Amino acid sequence: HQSYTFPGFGSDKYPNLMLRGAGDLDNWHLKVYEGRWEGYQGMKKALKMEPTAVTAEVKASDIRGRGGAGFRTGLKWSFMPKDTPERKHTRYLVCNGDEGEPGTFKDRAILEYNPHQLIEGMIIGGWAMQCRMGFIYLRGEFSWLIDKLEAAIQEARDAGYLGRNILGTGWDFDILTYRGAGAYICGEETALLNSLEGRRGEPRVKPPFPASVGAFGQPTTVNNVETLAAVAPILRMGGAEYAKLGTPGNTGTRIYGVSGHVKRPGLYELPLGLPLEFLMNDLAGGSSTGAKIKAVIPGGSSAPVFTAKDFDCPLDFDTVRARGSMAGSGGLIVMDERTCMVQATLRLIKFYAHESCGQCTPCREGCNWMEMILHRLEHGQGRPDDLDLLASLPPRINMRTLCPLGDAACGPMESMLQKFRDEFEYHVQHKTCMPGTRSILPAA
Ligand code: L3W
Ligand code: SF4
Repeated sequence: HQSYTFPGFGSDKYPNLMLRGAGDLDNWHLKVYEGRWEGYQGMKKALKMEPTAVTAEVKASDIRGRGGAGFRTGLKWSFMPKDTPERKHTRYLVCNGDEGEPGTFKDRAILEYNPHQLIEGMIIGGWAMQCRMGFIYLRGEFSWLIDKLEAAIQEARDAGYLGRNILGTGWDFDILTYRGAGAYICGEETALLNSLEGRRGEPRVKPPFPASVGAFGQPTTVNNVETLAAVAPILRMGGAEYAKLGTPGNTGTRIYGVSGHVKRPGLYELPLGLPLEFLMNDLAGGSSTGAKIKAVIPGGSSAPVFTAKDFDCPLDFDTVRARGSMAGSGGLIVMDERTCMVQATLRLIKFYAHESCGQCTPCREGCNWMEMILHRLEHGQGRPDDLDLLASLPPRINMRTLCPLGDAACGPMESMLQKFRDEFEYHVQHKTCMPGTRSILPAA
């Protein structure tokens, strides 16, 4: 789990708000967080404010969710119902730490090296929405960090930051951790809530959104780890100041994970809106193989692929979308020109076919069909009409399912087929990879 690097990139120009101290095995302690990183100053400020004013501060920061959808966090918080004389709500805040998106490995760094920043963000969010309890839902494979995270939560309890009557406010709030059992779909917020309740991890129909009917039937906000960790610096520095980082409408910094054929794969925290090629070439060192970079998936495996003409794309939610892809969870998957795109597509689709929960026929059957066709293309058994058959599947899946997993499988597949059709055709005609490309994985 420590095979990725922290290049320590951070300066006045590009401040690190979240990766501070990452890589330092003692950084998780409360005394380090408070002594070195102005820890819990944001919380202390927030607890002196009206809860609605805290949400207003997060709105002023204009931060957008870092889990994938880029939904505005302040707006999401404001959806939580207020108490009325007729009805008092039990509200929950749930942190989505089920980081399972291929190419995405940022949340684990916060959880492992900076857990107090997440805890502080959750206390601030809990106060703003007047929640009774916070849950951190962790992907099951994060077993190596759970003890440290639990110890950090206990440190916060011992300091009076969690528990009853927090810092004399009369408000009670605590955080519980919960481990998933290895299903990607439990990163989808309603499947996560089912799993948290001890049910099968299957997405629910939305609406109702979790803000109305969430955990245990109560109003719930689900936020990604990185989003909640960003709330602490937002309160400390003020929403307006935070909004100066990045670009209007795409504010703040985010942690990009860069993997694949680059010299320095790792995590890089940068303001939104810097060009993809700056991150890939200047920071991550460019191609590690000497071969040119052919393609980059810019936002976790669910995003359509970019080719060289889009490497100048500013990495913000809106521009990446306008160019036909998704900034998603900030994971860049870099492929050099020798990568066989048929095999790369098969590898992606195998993942989605395996992880489909099976509730919706278009996703369950469609992902399996895509995998079957790609499998025969890759293994020299492609048929002349296979490419048209493959292209005919996404319109039958997109927007016809309960959750975004079906669409997430179609986006990269369609873009691979459109942009690298020559490689797919070569596989049909010659039963092998196009010259100059090679399969990078063992035959499955
Ligand atoms: C109340 C309304 N709440 C929207 C809330 C909603 C949710 C958030 C965004 O998908 C994407 C997906 C993956 N009243 C509301 C409302 N909300 N309208 O806003 O909702 P939505 O539906 O736009 O997105 P989502 O279901 O959260 C997430 C992509 O992320 N993705 C996935 C990454 C997975 C990980 C991981 O490792 N676990 O990061 C990557 O790009 O494809 O498009 O909270 O309740 N009217
Ligand atoms: Fe399950 Fe796929 Fe339907 Fe999502 S789209 S609910 S993963 S079958």
